[in-house]
This record gives sequence, C-alpha cells and structure tokens, in this order.
Amino acid sequence: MGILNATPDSFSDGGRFIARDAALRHAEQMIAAGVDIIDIGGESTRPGAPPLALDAELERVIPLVDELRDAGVAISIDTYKPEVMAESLAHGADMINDIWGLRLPGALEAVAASDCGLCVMHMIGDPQTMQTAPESAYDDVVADVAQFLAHRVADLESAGVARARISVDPGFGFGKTVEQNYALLADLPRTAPAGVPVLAGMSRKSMLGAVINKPATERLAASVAAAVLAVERGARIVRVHDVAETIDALKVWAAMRAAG
Ligand code: 7PJ
Repeated sequence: MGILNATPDSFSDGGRFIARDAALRHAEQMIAAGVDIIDIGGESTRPGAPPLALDAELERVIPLVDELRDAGVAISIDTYKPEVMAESLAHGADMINDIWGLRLPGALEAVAASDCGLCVMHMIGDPQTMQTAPESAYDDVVADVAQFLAHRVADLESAGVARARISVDPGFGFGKTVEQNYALLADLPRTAPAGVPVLAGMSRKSMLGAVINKPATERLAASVAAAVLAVERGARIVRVHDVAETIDALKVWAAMRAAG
C-alpha cells in the first residue's frame, strides 16, 4: 500500500492545481513501481495535527479518486469521516482505511452497504491527545490491542460486514511509546483475530527515528527494514511511502521463502 498525501495547497487556485498534479505524478510512480493499493489521505493524522474541515477534505480527495479509480490498482481512502467514506465509495474507491476503526457515529453505516475492503486500526484518544500518557494506558499493550481489534471485528460482523472484507492494524505511533510500538511489532501475529489480515504502517515514523536518531527524511532504510520485519511476522499489507524500495526488499524476502 503506497501512501498518497492529498495535501495542502499552500498557494491559492494555481497552487491547488499544482498540488493535484504532483499527487497524480506520485501515484503514477507508485503504480510503475508495482504498488497494489494507493492510500489517499486528505487530513494529516500526525500527533498534534489539527482536524481538517469536511469540505476541504472532500475537495482534496474526491478528484484524486476520480483520476485514479481506473488506473488498475485498488484505491483506499484514509479517513474517519463518514461523509468522506460515502462520497469516496460513490466515486469508485475500493477500500476505507480508518484510524478510528469505524467507531465514529455514521462510519459503520457509511461502509456497511458497500462491499469495500476495510482497515480497522487501533488508537487511543485522538490525534491531538493520543501521545499524552501512553506509558500508563495499557496493562499489556499486545493483549490490549488484540482485545480491541477482536471487539471491533466482532462489532463489524454484527453490523453485517463480512469478515473477509476486514483487515486490522495495531496502529503504530497512535498512542504508544517507542517500546510499546516495538512490542507490537515483535508480537504482530498475536494482535489480530485468527485469519484476519494485518496491515502495518511504520513508514518514516518516530519509532524508527528514536532508534536511528534521524529525521523523517532520512528514515528510508529503517522504513524498509520495518516493512520486511512486519511481513516476516505475517503482515499482508504494509503501508509505505517508499514503494519501489520496499518492493525490492520484499522480493528478496519472497525469494528466500520460496527456496526455504
Ligand atoms: C497509519 C494510517 C497507520 C493505517 C496513518 C503517518 C500517519 N493508517 N494512517 N495505519 N498512519 N491503517 O503515516 O505517519 O499506521 S497517518
């Protein structure tokens, strides 16, 4: 899964066009590199980021769905807003990736009637507050995340969502200390209900920066390593910025697996 930021336009109208154009070129590069899913996100959910207005998010995301839905790869939308989910699905998106795990009012209803794929992520608090006190938030981070994800999958199934549509994600960096993030990576298979595919997103995150002591722009090798470690532990989808490099690394992993 390649990350496509449908990000801000620091300029006015001309800038908006340039930003969209840049996003499309980035998408084309990821497709040429062999990406399977493009994850379009309009709102930054980094720790402390302010929320984005609905209209602004729609304006960033929907034109990209229109441009990319026939590009031959699956289109995922990284949103927690039910209106953005519904509108994206109406425009042909294939998957909804929700950091809130479809817990906000209206989210389940927005996806239940479609047959889209889903990613249900674990997070405590919200992006403004989640890093406030992660060290005291869990009894046992792996068991607590596993229990949360198992409950969400059960709730979705009760609401009529087929289990085959669901993937789960422990939510690296969302209300976790560095040590808790690595505990989740080490024990990744234990975070998911049996048979439900795991999505892992560690690309360029601070859990990597904490180990190599480098800024986000210099975390390529660490991100690729993290993706390989996640896939080795059973992750079926890795959410990454650096698609070409990650695919190369996973080809080496796959060649080893095929021989072993
Ligand atoms: C994740 C995400 C993640 C899923 C973001 C960033 C922050 N969706 N959206 N999992 N992270 N499913 O990329 O640094 O870890 S936004």
